[in-house]
Amino acid sequence: MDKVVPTVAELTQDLPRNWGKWGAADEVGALNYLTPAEVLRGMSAVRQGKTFTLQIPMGHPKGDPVWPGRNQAQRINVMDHGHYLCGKGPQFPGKLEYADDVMFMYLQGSTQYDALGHVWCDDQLYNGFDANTTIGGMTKASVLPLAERGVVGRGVLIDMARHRGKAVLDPGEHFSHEDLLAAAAQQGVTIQKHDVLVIRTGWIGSFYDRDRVEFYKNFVEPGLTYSPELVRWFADMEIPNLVTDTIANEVTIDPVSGVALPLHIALMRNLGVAFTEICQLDPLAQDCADDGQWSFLYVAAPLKVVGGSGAPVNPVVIK
Ligand code: UVW
Repeated sequence: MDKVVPTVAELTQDLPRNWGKWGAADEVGALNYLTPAEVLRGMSAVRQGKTFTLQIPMGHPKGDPVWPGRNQAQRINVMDHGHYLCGKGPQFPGKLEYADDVMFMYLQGSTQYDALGHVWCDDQLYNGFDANTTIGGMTKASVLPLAERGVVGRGVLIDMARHRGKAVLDPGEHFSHEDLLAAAAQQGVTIQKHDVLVIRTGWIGSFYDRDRVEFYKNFVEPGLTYSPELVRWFADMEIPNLVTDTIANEVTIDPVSGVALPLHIALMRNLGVAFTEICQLDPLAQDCADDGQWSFLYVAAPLKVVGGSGAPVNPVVIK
């Protein structure tokens, strides 16, 4: 007999929620943990002045990794020197010439922040907002409040691929919060309360060397896997932001329940944890392995897209 898959609401119903914790109107969730004191704690992790940016290129010649069904970003020149060569470029006093381009893309089609209302179940978004508020553009828990607030705090990188002695985790390979703690211990770093949790699997970096068909075949990403204990650990640690180098920040299908993307509900919708996805973490991870410094100042702000369910971002790490 086929296994009966519970709804994600049933799976997560007895677990902690932060709804109402920061008021009935709150739209930024666990980012509320990042107080001025947390900004200063992040700044105290800056020791060398090295900087890293975590966004993948938009419109890479080898393509961009996107969730199956989403199209890749398309950048189109609408003005360049060619227009001037054929006498069609706008003329200005002083003979200045210019280039222009437009981009058509999914807001989740590059490194991005998900709005807290990006996913829902039982007709309710984060903080209990009605799912009808998503219709025609999000009027509650969109990406705009996250963008207006910005994200600044202490970040810690956990390199799960390195911990398992691999360049990249396998499709569907999963790990728990206990695995994160074991990897942290091996790295000689402690995950502290209110840390921005950055997890490397090697998955996004591998996209550029992989055959497309192989990358998307039976698409199951590696990543964190759901358990009640893991959700309680995130709640107890008051993690404000989960950042990974995968498209969806978690193993695509929970191997125990069979539910798709349960952490989107348990962490993002229920606890208000901000999700940053599709990061390039390989250069940062190599540097951390070289110098032994796995904590840093993390700074990011998605674009201020009114009503957006997400928005691109280029996070900056300063060590
Ligand atoms: C989905 O919306 C399926 O995933 P993501 O959060 O990666 O955009």
